[in-house]
Amino acid sequence: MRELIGLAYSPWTEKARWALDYHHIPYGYSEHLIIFGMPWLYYKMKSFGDITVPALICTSPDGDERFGDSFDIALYADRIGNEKSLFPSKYLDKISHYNELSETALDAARALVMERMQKNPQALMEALPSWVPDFLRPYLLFVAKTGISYIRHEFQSSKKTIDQHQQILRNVLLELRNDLKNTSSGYLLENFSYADITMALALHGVLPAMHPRLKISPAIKKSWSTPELASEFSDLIHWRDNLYQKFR
Ligand SMILES: N[C@@H](CCC(=O)N[C@@H](CS)C(=O)NCC(=O)O)C(=O)O
Repeated sequence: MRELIGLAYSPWTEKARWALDYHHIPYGYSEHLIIFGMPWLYYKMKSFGDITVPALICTSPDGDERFGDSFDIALYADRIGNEKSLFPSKYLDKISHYNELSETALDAARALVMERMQKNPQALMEALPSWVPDFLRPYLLFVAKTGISYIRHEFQSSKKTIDQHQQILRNVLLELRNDLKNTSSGYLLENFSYADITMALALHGVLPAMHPRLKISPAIKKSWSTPELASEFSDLIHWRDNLYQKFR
């Protein structure tokens, strides 16, 4: 049995789901609750400390396996899946490099998103768990704000300015554009691989993709969007949308 715990709007969760779905690996999905869901996550992962989502828990009579990072979940999916590999062994270092680049972009994007959400009551209301009734939401803005402060603190988002975060995101996109120019396949490597998945999700902080798996409400989508970068990098958005059409 497999259980994936994640955040439905989150690019990190989407990376893991894309790899699992690509290999047709069945799993149950549970939505994580920021802060309040941590005791459950610790319990499920049988570990304390720096645990983030997505997290995959695989239980079987032969022994349990637990993965607390999208990259490890994707490697696991590739290990047990039967589709063409997303991690050809000769490209493992390159794929790890692209994953780090994607993490750099998404870390910067997260700082931008938290800043925008904090100033947008509608986004704060949408960020509350789905079971909170509409009439209660305006009274619970402080809960959503606490969640934002918690994430900013956890990921040390305030160590850089907003302009610096935006520049970091932009630099990653320039590198992606340059690398794509130097390949003839249309993919970052010879064929479609996890390098494309992880870099496609780096664009989540520019303009989130449209896909039924990505449940992202309007004001939160707006918080994840950086219109200046979306127009500067429309070629990359187009590349990402093509990948979604072909492989998602
Ligand atoms: N390197 C990790 C990063 C995951 C990550 O940053 N997750 C954040 C999403 S905002 C998270 O779990 N935040 C909620 C929390 O820490 O409680 C991965 O790729 O899985």
